[in-house]
Amino acid sequence: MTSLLSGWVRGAFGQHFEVVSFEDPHTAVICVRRGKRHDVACGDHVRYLPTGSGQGVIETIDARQSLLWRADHKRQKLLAANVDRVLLVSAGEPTPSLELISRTLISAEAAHIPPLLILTKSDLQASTAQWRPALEYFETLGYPLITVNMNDTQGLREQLEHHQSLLVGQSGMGKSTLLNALIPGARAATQAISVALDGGCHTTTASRAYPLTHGWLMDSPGIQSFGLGYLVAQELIAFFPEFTSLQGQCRFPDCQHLQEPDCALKDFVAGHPWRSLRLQTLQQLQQECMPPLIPTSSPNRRHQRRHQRPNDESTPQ
Ligand SMILES: Nc1nc2c(ncn2[C@@H]2O[C@H](COP(=O)(O)OP(=O)(O)OP(=O)(O)O)[C@@H](O)[C@H]2O)c(=O)[nH]1
Ligand SMILES: [Mg+2]
Ligand SMILES: [Zn+2]
Repeated sequence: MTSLLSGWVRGAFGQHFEVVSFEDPHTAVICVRRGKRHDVACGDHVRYLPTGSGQGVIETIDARQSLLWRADHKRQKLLAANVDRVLLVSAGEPTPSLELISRTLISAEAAHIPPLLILTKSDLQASTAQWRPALEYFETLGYPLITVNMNDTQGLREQLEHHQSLLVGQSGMGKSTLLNALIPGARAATQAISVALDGGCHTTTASRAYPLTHGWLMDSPGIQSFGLGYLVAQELIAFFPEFTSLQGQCRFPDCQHLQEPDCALKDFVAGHPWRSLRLQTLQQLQQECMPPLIPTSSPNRRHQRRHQRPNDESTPQ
């Protein structure tokens, strides 16, 4: 009887996973998940059963250090497992979305993964100058900001070793270009796996990790939406550092910060475009997120969030 092997998921291509053996790191096997469950993420440590000719079946998933995921009422998507840093990539073009930045930052914080803001395409001076103030606003909230472009990645390169980082962001922002600049062999590896899967996958739909001297860097498909339906509505404000100190200062204790009079948050954002957009995101998320399962009484909610875990059986995107 063939026994289970241990390995890690280096690539996730739809329902196929490229698993690298821990015993023999030069061996990669293309696996499917036992029972067609949608619960494997790129970066997972797994036990798998080789089935011959470079293929196998993932039988179990080890406990994770971290999991980044998104979910709306219809579907969920596991983005990356065992990442210890989120590199949130944006640029002046194509048109960046402040709301997607906020949502991605929240997902990283909910997963206890420190996020870094990466402003790339800095050679495109006009669009960069337009977009930079928005990112500098986030920087004032405590999120580090690193500026790069495809020909100057030094500031980011210094951050990578000894980390397991994920490149994430909207499509076309320059994630894969950064990956290729930082890890020159990455392009060849990406093409090789496309061929191995019979051309049935494209880099834009796959997540894959590439080795550093110590650690790895993972590329991921561009995101268009970022559902956070697993968070608790009443606790969302903890993810908005600029609003947290205003809690309890509205006239009504149960203020939703919508139409109520004497709302401390609405007073705070008046006349400030970035703050106003952030309040819009908070209001939007309040509509999407769950009511609390238990009363919110924690004095330090930012570090004591309660939220759901992914459901193994639900439909992925
Ligand atoms: N001028 C300039 N163009 C860049 C830079 N980085 C990337 N680009 C261009 O931006 C486009 C998109 O780059 P990608 O690296 O494919 O973007 P991506 O974020 O990986 O996109 P998805 O895979 O769709 O999520 C390409 O045409 C790149 O050549 C840069 O630093 N400067
Ligand atoms: Mg890409
Ligand atoms: Zn209010």
